[in-house]
Amino acid sequence: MELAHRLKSALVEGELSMVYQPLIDVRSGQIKGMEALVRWKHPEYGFISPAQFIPMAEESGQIVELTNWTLWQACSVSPGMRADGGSAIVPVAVNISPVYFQRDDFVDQIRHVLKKTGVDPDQLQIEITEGVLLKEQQQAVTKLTELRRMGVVISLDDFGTGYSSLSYLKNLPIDKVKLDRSFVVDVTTSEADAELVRGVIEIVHNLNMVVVIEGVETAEQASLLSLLGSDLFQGYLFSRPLTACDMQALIRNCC
Ligand code: G
Ligand code: G
Ligand code: MN
Ligand code: NA
Repeated sequence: MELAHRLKSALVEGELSMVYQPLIDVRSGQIKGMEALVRWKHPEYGFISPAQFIPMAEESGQIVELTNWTLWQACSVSPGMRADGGSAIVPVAVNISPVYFQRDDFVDQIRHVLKKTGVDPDQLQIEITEGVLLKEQQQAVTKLTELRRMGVVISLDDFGTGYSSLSYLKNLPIDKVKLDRSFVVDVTTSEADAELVRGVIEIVHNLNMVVVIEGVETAEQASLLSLLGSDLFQGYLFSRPLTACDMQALIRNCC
Protein backbone atom coordinates (compact mmCIF):
# COMPACT_ATOMS: atom_id res chain seq x y z
CA MET A 1 0.00 0.00 0.00
CA GLU A 2 2.75 2.34 1.07
CA LEU A 3 4.71 1.45 -2.09
CA ALA A 4 1.73 2.03 -4.36
CA HIS A 5 1.35 5.45 -2.83
CA ARG A 6 5.07 6.23 -3.14
CA LEU A 7 5.08 5.35 -6.83
CA LYS A 8 2.96 8.43 -7.45
CA SER A 9 5.77 10.70 -6.31
CA ALA A 10 8.66 8.56 -7.59
CA LEU A 11 8.34 10.11 -11.05
CA VAL A 12 8.30 13.62 -9.66
CA GLU A 13 11.20 12.93 -7.28
CA GLY A 14 13.35 11.52 -10.08
CA GLU A 15 13.61 8.06 -8.55
CA LEU A 16 12.88 6.32 -11.85
CA SER A 17 15.46 5.74 -14.52
CA MET A 18 15.81 3.76 -17.72
CA VAL A 19 18.37 1.14 -18.67
CA TYR A 20 18.93 -0.39 -22.10
CA GLN A 21 19.83 -3.94 -23.09
CA PRO A 22 21.21 -4.68 -26.56
CA LEU A 23 19.77 -7.14 -29.08
CA ILE A 24 22.56 -8.88 -30.95
CA ASP A 25 22.39 -10.14 -34.53
CA VAL A 26 23.22 -13.85 -34.36
CA ARG A 27 25.18 -13.94 -37.62
CA SER A 28 27.08 -10.63 -37.57
CA GLY A 29 27.35 -10.12 -33.80
CA GLN A 30 26.28 -6.51 -34.31
CA ILE A 31 23.92 -4.57 -32.08
CA LYS A 32 20.63 -4.33 -33.96
CA GLY A 33 18.41 -2.86 -31.29
CA MET A 34 17.92 -2.32 -27.58
CA GLU A 35 15.16 -2.80 -25.07
CA ALA A 36 14.36 0.04 -22.67
CA LEU A 37 13.68 -1.13 -19.12
CA VAL A 38 12.52 1.01 -16.23
CA ARG A 39 14.25 1.02 -12.81
CA TRP A 40 13.01 2.45 -9.53
CA LYS A 41 15.47 3.31 -6.82
CA HIS A 42 13.47 3.85 -3.66
CA PRO A 43 15.28 6.06 -1.12
CA GLU A 44 14.74 3.50 1.68
CA TYR A 45 14.22 0.12 0.03
CA GLY A 46 16.75 0.46 -2.77
CA PHE A 47 15.97 -0.98 -6.19
CA ILE A 48 12.45 -2.31 -6.60
CA SER A 49 11.79 -4.60 -9.56
CA PRO A 50 9.40 -3.47 -12.28
CA ALA A 51 7.91 -6.97 -11.95
CA GLN A 52 6.66 -5.66 -8.60
CA PHE A 53 5.70 -2.06 -9.32
CA ILE A 54 4.36 -2.30 -12.89
CA PRO A 55 1.35 -4.38 -11.74
CA MET A 56 0.78 -1.81 -8.98
CA ALA A 57 0.96 1.00 -11.52
CA GLU A 58 -1.53 -0.81 -13.74
CA GLU A 59 -3.95 -1.13 -10.87
CA SER A 60 -3.66 2.49 -9.76
CA GLY A 61 -3.70 3.99 -13.23
CA GLN A 62 -0.19 5.38 -12.78
CA ILE A 63 0.87 3.18 -15.68
CA VAL A 64 -0.31 5.90 -18.07
CA GLU A 65 2.04 8.54 -16.70
CA LEU A 66 4.78 5.96 -16.26
CA THR A 67 4.57 4.70 -19.84
CA ASN A 68 4.40 8.22 -21.24
CA TRP A 69 7.60 8.92 -19.34
CA THR A 70 9.35 5.75 -20.62
CA LEU A 71 8.37 6.65 -24.18
CA TRP A 72 9.82 10.15 -23.78
CA GLN A 73 13.01 8.79 -22.26
CA ALA A 74 13.46 6.19 -24.98
CA CYS A 75 12.80 8.65 -27.79
CA SER A 76 15.14 11.18 -26.22
CA VAL A 77 18.13 8.80 -26.15
CA SER A 78 17.35 7.18 -29.47
CA PRO A 79 18.98 9.71 -31.83
CA GLY A 80 22.25 9.38 -29.90
CA MET A 81 22.47 5.65 -30.47
CA ARG A 82 24.20 5.31 -33.80
CA ALA A 83 25.94 2.29 -35.21
CA ASP A 84 27.84 1.82 -38.49
CA GLY A 85 30.01 4.86 -37.96
CA GLY A 86 27.10 7.15 -37.25
CA SER A 87 24.68 6.46 -40.06
CA ALA A 88 22.41 3.69 -38.78
CA ILE A 89 20.39 4.46 -35.68
CA VAL A 90 19.93 1.57 -33.28
CA PRO A 91 16.19 1.37 -32.64
CA VAL A 92 14.88 1.33 -29.09
CA ALA A 93 12.01 -0.89 -27.91
CA VAL A 94 9.60 0.12 -25.14
CA ASN A 95 7.43 -2.31 -23.18
CA ILE A 96 3.75 -1.44 -23.46
CA SER A 97 1.49 -2.91 -20.80
CA PRO A 98 -2.00 -4.07 -21.77
CA VAL A 99 -3.65 -1.36 -19.67
CA TYR A 100 -1.84 1.34 -21.65
CA PHE A 101 -2.33 -0.42 -24.97
CA GLN A 102 -6.08 -0.70 -24.47
CA ARG A 103 -6.59 3.03 -23.99
CA ASP A 104 -8.29 4.81 -26.87
CA ASP A 105 -5.50 7.37 -27.15
CA PHE A 106 -2.66 4.83 -27.28
CA VAL A 107 -1.72 5.29 -30.94
CA ASP A 108 -2.13 9.07 -30.65
CA GLN A 109 0.25 9.10 -27.67
CA ILE A 110 2.92 7.31 -29.66
CA ARG A 111 2.41 9.69 -32.58
CA HIS A 112 2.59 12.65 -30.19
CA VAL A 113 5.88 11.58 -28.58
CA LEU A 114 7.43 10.86 -31.97
CA LYS A 115 6.40 14.25 -33.27
CA LYS A 116 7.56 16.18 -30.21
CA THR A 117 10.94 14.43 -30.05
CA GLY A 118 11.43 14.42 -33.81
CA VAL A 119 12.20 10.72 -33.70
CA ASP A 120 11.61 8.70 -36.86
CA PRO A 121 8.90 6.06 -36.32
CA ASP A 122 11.31 3.35 -37.44
CA GLN A 123 13.63 4.23 -34.53
CA LEU A 124 10.93 3.27 -32.04
CA GLN A 125 9.70 -0.23 -31.46
CA ILE A 126 7.14 -1.53 -29.03
CA GLU A 127 6.94 -4.80 -27.11
CA ILE A 128 3.52 -6.14 -26.28
CA THR A 129 2.41 -9.35 -24.62
CA GLU A 130 -0.48 -11.60 -25.46
CA GLY A 131 -2.35 -9.81 -22.67
CA VAL A 132 -3.21 -7.02 -25.12
CA LEU A 133 -5.21 -9.49 -27.17
CA LEU A 134 -7.38 -10.85 -24.40
CA LYS A 135 -9.93 -8.09 -24.84
CA GLU A 136 -11.15 -6.50 -28.08
CA GLN A 137 -8.91 -8.45 -30.40
CA GLN A 138 -10.09 -6.65 -33.51
CA GLN A 139 -9.35 -3.29 -31.94
CA ALA A 140 -5.89 -4.50 -30.95
CA VAL A 141 -5.18 -5.59 -34.52
CA THR A 142 -6.37 -2.21 -35.81
CA LYS A 143 -4.00 -0.34 -33.47
CA LEU A 144 -1.05 -2.56 -34.34
CA THR A 145 -1.75 -2.17 -38.04
CA GLU A 146 -1.84 1.61 -37.69
CA LEU A 147 1.44 1.72 -35.79
CA ARG A 148 3.07 -0.57 -38.29
CA ARG A 149 1.90 1.58 -41.16
CA MET A 150 3.69 4.48 -39.45
CA GLY A 151 6.87 2.39 -39.39
CA VAL A 152 6.89 1.30 -35.74
CA VAL A 153 8.20 -2.26 -35.39
CA ILE A 154 6.18 -4.53 -33.13
CA SER A 155 7.48 -7.39 -31.01
CA LEU A 156 5.43 -10.02 -29.23
CA ASP A 157 7.16 -10.39 -25.85
CA ASP A 158 7.38 -13.36 -23.46
CA PHE A 159 6.17 -15.67 -26.20
CA GLY A 160 5.46 -19.19 -25.01
CA THR A 161 4.14 -18.23 -21.60
CA GLY A 162 0.55 -17.75 -20.55
CA TYR A 163 -2.06 -18.17 -23.21
CA SER A 164 0.35 -18.71 -26.05
CA SER A 165 -1.09 -20.32 -29.07
CA LEU A 166 0.64 -20.55 -32.39
CA SER A 167 -2.62 -20.37 -34.30
CA TYR A 168 -3.34 -16.70 -33.63
CA LEU A 169 0.18 -15.61 -34.57
CA LYS A 170 -0.64 -15.69 -38.25
CA ASN A 171 -3.42 -13.17 -37.78
CA LEU A 172 -1.29 -10.67 -35.93
CA PRO A 173 0.43 -7.69 -37.56
CA ILE A 174 3.73 -8.21 -35.74
CA ASP A 175 7.34 -8.24 -36.87
CA LYS A 176 9.24 -10.07 -34.15
CA VAL A 177 8.55 -12.85 -31.71
CA LYS A 178 10.57 -12.84 -28.49
CA LEU A 179 10.83 -16.34 -27.12
CA ASP A 180 10.56 -16.32 -23.35
CA ARG A 181 13.74 -17.20 -21.50
CA SER A 182 12.10 -20.26 -19.93
CA PHE A 183 12.71 -21.94 -23.30
CA VAL A 184 16.43 -21.34 -23.00
CA VAL A 185 17.16 -22.61 -19.50
CA ASP A 186 17.36 -26.33 -20.43
CA VAL A 187 17.91 -26.05 -24.16
CA THR A 188 21.44 -27.46 -24.02
CA THR A 189 20.55 -30.38 -21.74
CA SER A 190 17.10 -31.36 -22.94
CA GLU A 191 16.64 -32.75 -26.43
CA ALA A 192 12.91 -32.14 -26.11
CA ASP A 193 13.42 -28.46 -25.31
CA ALA A 194 15.81 -28.03 -28.22
CA GLU A 195 13.31 -29.63 -30.60
CA LEU A 196 10.55 -27.41 -29.25
CA VAL A 197 12.63 -24.29 -29.87
CA ARG A 198 13.54 -25.52 -33.36
CA GLY A 199 9.85 -26.02 -34.14
CA VAL A 200 8.79 -22.63 -32.84
CA ILE A 201 11.55 -20.89 -34.80
CA GLU A 202 10.47 -22.68 -37.98
CA ILE A 203 6.85 -21.67 -37.55
CA VAL A 204 7.75 -18.05 -36.78
CA HIS A 205 9.99 -17.92 -39.85
CA ASN A 206 7.24 -19.37 -42.01
CA LEU A 207 5.13 -16.40 -40.94
CA ASN A 208 7.95 -14.09 -42.10
CA MET A 209 8.65 -12.90 -38.59
CA VAL A 210 11.98 -12.47 -36.81
CA VAL A 211 12.88 -14.64 -33.80
CA VAL A 212 14.49 -13.08 -30.74
CA ILE A 213 15.80 -15.39 -28.03
CA GLU A 214 15.74 -13.89 -24.57
CA GLY A 215 17.81 -14.82 -21.56
CA VAL A 216 20.86 -16.19 -23.36
CA GLU A 217 23.42 -16.58 -20.58
CA THR A 218 26.04 -19.06 -21.81
CA ALA A 219 28.13 -19.54 -24.95
CA GLU A 220 26.80 -23.12 -25.19
CA GLN A 221 23.23 -21.85 -25.33
CA ALA A 222 24.20 -19.25 -27.93
CA SER A 223 25.88 -21.73 -30.28
CA LEU A 224 23.04 -24.23 -30.08
CA LEU A 225 20.37 -21.54 -30.49
CA SER A 226 22.29 -20.20 -33.47
CA LEU A 227 22.17 -23.66 -35.08
CA LEU A 228 18.44 -23.82 -34.36
CA GLY A 229 17.95 -20.71 -36.49
CA SER A 230 17.60 -17.77 -34.07
CA ASP A 231 17.91 -14.31 -35.59
CA LEU A 232 18.60 -12.12 -32.56
CA PHE A 233 19.89 -12.73 -29.05
CA GLN A 234 19.28 -10.81 -25.86
CA GLY A 235 20.82 -11.83 -22.58
CA TYR A 236 23.49 -11.50 -19.94
CA LEU A 237 26.03 -13.34 -22.13
CA PHE A 238 26.22 -10.25 -24.32
CA SER A 239 25.28 -7.49 -21.93
CA ARG A 240 23.25 -6.67 -18.86
CA PRO A 241 20.90 -3.69 -19.15
CA LEU A 242 23.07 -0.54 -19.26
CA THR A 243 22.65 3.16 -18.61
CA ALA A 244 22.12 5.23 -21.76
CA CYS A 245 25.70 6.44 -21.50
CA ASP A 246 27.19 2.94 -21.18
CA MET A 247 24.95 1.73 -23.99
CA GLN A 248 26.25 4.49 -26.24
CA ALA A 249 29.83 3.54 -25.41
CA LEU A 250 29.10 -0.12 -26.17
CA ILE A 251 27.61 0.77 -29.55
CA ARG A 252 30.63 2.93 -30.43
CA ASN A 253 33.09 0.18 -29.54
CA CYS A 254 31.16 -2.50 -31.39
CA CYS A 255 30.48 -0.70 -34.62
O1 G B 1 14.08 -5.47 -16.15
P1 G B 1 13.48 -6.58 -15.40
O2 G B 1 13.93 -7.97 -15.77
O3 G B 1 13.62 -6.39 -13.91
O4 G B 1 11.93 -6.51 -15.73
C1 G B 1 10.98 -7.27 -15.08
C2 G B 1 9.65 -7.16 -15.81
O5 G B 1 9.22 -5.79 -15.89
C3 G B 1 9.72 -7.66 -17.25
O6 G B 1 8.54 -8.41 -17.50
C4 G B 1 9.72 -6.41 -18.06
O7 G B 1 9.09 -6.59 -19.31
C5 G B 1 8.93 -5.44 -17.22
N1 G B 1 9.33 -4.07 -17.51
C6 G B 1 10.55 -3.52 -17.42
N2 G B 1 10.54 -2.23 -17.80
C7 G B 1 9.26 -1.96 -18.15
C8 G B 1 8.60 -0.78 -18.64
O8 G B 1 9.19 0.28 -18.85
N3 G B 1 7.26 -0.89 -18.90
C9 G B 1 6.57 -2.05 -18.69
N4 G B 1 5.26 -2.05 -18.96
N5 G B 1 7.15 -3.17 -18.23
C10 G B 1 8.48 -3.13 -17.97
O1 G C 1 9.48 -9.51 -19.85
P1 G C 1 10.65 -8.90 -20.57
O2 G C 1 11.14 -9.76 -21.65
O3 G C 1 10.39 -7.50 -21.04
O4 G C 1 11.83 -8.82 -19.50
C1 G C 1 13.11 -8.52 -19.89
C2 G C 1 13.99 -8.63 -18.65
O5 G C 1 14.74 -9.85 -18.63
C3 G C 1 15.03 -7.56 -18.60
O6 G C 1 14.55 -6.53 -17.83
C4 G C 1 16.23 -8.15 -17.94
O7 G C 1 16.43 -7.65 -16.64
C5 G C 1 15.92 -9.63 -17.89
N1 G C 1 17.01 -10.34 -18.54
C6 G C 1 17.68 -9.94 -19.64
N2 G C 1 18.63 -10.83 -19.99
C7 G C 1 18.57 -11.81 -19.07
C8 G C 1 19.32 -13.01 -18.89
O8 G C 1 20.22 -13.36 -19.66
N3 G C 1 18.96 -13.78 -17.83
C9 G C 1 17.97 -13.44 -16.97
N4 G C 1 17.72 -14.26 -15.95
N5 G C 1 17.25 -12.32 -17.12
C10 G C 1 17.54 -11.51 -18.15
MN1 MN D 1 10.31 -6.95 -23.06
NA1 NA E 1 10.22 -11.19 -22.54
